[in-house]
Amino acid sequence: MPRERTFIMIKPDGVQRGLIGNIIGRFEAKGFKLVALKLTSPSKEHLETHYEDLKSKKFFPGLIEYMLMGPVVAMVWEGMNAVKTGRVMLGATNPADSLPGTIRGDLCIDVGRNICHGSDSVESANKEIALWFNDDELNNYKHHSEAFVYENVLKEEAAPALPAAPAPAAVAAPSAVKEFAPYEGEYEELVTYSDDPSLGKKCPDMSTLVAVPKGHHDEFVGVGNGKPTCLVMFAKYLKYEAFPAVEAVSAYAAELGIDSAGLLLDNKEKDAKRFVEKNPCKCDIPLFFDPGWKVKDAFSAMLNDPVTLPSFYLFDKDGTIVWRQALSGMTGNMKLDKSQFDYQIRAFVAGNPLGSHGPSGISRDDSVAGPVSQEDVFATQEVADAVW
Ligand code: IDP
Ligand code: MG
Repeated sequence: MPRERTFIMIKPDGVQRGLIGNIIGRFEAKGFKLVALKLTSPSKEHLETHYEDLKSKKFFPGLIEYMLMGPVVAMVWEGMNAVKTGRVMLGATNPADSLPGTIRGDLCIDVGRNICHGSDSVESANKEIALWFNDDELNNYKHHSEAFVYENVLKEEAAPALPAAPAPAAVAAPSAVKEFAPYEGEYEELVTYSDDPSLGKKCPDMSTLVAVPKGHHDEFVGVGNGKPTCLVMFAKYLKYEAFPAVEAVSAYAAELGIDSAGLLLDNKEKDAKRFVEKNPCKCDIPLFFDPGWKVKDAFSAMLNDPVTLPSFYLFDKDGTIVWRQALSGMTGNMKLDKSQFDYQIRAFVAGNPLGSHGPSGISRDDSVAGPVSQEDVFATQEVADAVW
């Protein structure tokens, strides 16, 4: 089933004016599934974080004052296109422009008292859900009327609609909606070449990984278990470089239904636990750590080079590597973000050929440094000393 989730909030005026039932009733009647709900009085700081992108606006102080007038009802609703449809149901930001039939169009007048909030994109929805709810407040259950709300639910359950995996990219001509734009920056570590030694290989054994208990709603299906999978490998010494990728795959899990996981290549449990405690990255994917670096070593053996971080792997439903991108310790403050792999994931899920950077022109037989650095950065003191 479509798993898109959106964060909907009834603001203090909606609560005070007795409109909670009316607003919830509309989402319920529409057919969306309620995943989380609470009446809560957030702090000023919390509201400032929620509206952080509006900080520079003249109306920001007034907005925060308004949001502090009383408790709000925070909710998560789930269903097909929940984010976009939720916004349509809310109506335009300014009620003067909201059409009749929408919540704002029917129930309020002034932009500074517009009674409700709804996430404006899947990305902000994920951020907002993580800001307002702990994982254990998000309820996993089956909506009894699913088959009466969605036409394809039964068919989808019988046979997943994802396309068969295309062959690993050679010098494939991209034919998806957008042109594939090979990465042209100065860091060759960012690109994956068609002669990357790991392409077309099966995912190494990962049974030694240990899950970091975090209560994610999303159970990891496992590489090669019938769903395409994204894996982001990262570690404390390259965390900010990896967080955009981790957040992006978290959103893909919700939007595209592909399986995703994060692999913390700090080999100590206490480091992995610290990551979870500090919660520095808003993500909703299962996380693992790698005792004894067995998995890291297996990936390195496959590459004939040390694994560098962060690394991003895309596997087909049978667990074959179809795309990989990596940074190395040499790339300074470069970030592995979705602009570097969004095309590939979408092309792959749509069954279109992947884009390719072509061959690297680097011979690996004489173990000359390839597109990844030869030095194993894990062996350095700087990495040992890094903290979450
Ligand atoms: P949205 O709630 O429709 O996403 P945003 O532009 O994100 O709209 O603004 C957040 C909230 O800030 C609005 O819902 C509204 O309460 C308030 N707001 C936006 N523009 C104005 C304004 O011009 N004056 C006063 N408040 C505003
Ligand atoms: Mg907004």
